[in-house]
Amino acid sequence: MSRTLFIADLHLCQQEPAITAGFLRFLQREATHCDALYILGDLFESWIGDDDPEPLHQQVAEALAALPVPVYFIHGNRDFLLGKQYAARSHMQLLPEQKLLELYGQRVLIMHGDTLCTDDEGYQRFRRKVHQPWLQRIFLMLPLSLRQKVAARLRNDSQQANQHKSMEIMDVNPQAVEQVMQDNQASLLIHGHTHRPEIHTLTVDHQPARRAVLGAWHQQGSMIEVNTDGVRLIAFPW
Ligand code: LP5
Ligand code: MN
Repeated sequence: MSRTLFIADLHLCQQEPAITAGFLRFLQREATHCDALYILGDLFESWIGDDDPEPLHQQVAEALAALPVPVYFIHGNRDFLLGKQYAARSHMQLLPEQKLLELYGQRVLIMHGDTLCTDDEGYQRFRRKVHQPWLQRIFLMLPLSLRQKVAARLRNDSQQANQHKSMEIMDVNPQAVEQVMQDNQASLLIHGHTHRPEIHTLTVDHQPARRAVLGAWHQQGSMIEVNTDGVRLIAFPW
């Protein structure tokens, strides 16, 4: 087959059954015919623990586990608490927040994308807090109903905060992009998070490079395909 697929920012939730249905179709049709599928975060609208009995999670786990190709997962800023238990149930391999791949002769760096938004200092402070292992352990010990309340509160605070942030602040910082690509000697960076699908060309270390940004699934599906010819950003109706 010789192609590898990337998706991110599906934001699956009970309230959007059409997106879930579209994702299940994508798994059955498109994703069955590839070397590997990489999910680059925010698969779910929010994640408060693998013990959440939400039927949607079970349905998605079964569909992923049934896929005859390897599936890899990098956490997003909404589902950073997705853990080993759920990964095992859905046959996904958890990856670190950045991963360098060698694909068809290209060095490809993948990540969710939130760490590149270094101008958004409020978010980066928030991220450092909620990524502390001790805080996560305590949070996961709370009763589910309380965790749901905390998550709803955080989502609300985040929405309020975003209203006062400019589009530039919420996009990636060009220096951060260049630095991480240079450090990894990568000619292609693939990420999501910003919901601004595009393939950008840039120069890193005097060499031509590209940054491919995945779209969110709110209105339609979005995927990136890497194959022996290069990289393609594809939008499709779900
Ligand atoms: O996702 P989106 O587009 O709404 O906004 C993001 C950034 N916001 C977030 C917050 C998430 O939406 C919250 C998800 C919670 C789900 C799981 C709960 C688990 C809790 C675990 C506790 C251990 O990621 C937003 C960015 C935007 O992307 C663009 O990049 O700007 O960032 C913010 O809005 C952050 C604000 O600037 C600050 C928010 C104030 C909250 C203060 C709480 C302090 C710490 C509490 C610790 C429990
Ligand atoms: Mn995100």
